[in-house]
Amino acid sequence: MKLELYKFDTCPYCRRVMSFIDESGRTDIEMHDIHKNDEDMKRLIEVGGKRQVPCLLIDGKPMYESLDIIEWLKKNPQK
Ligand SMILES: N[C@@H](CCC(=O)N[C@@H](CS)C(=O)NCC(=O)O)C(=O)O
Repeated sequence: MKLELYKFDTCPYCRRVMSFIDESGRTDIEMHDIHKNDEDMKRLIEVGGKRQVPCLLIDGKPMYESLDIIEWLKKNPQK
């Protein structure tokens, strides 16, 4: 399963998700900072239709809302 997190570092909701990821020690999530890479910003808008972050792409399917993302990550631990 491919996991990609679209985020930027000063976004408090992104930080909430990133803190959870750091604390859980998982290393299976590719990070994409939309403020550092225009291509990442374009892809986020193409895939999700909006530029809201955090957005977790799960095999290319977008999931928004930091708390929903954390719940999903809890239910789907790194293998
Ligand atoms: N309820 C959302 C809030 C996300 C949110 O407001 N993100 C801001 C950045 S801090 C954003 O992407 N704003 C731009 C937009 O919504 O188009 C969550 O918990 O993830």
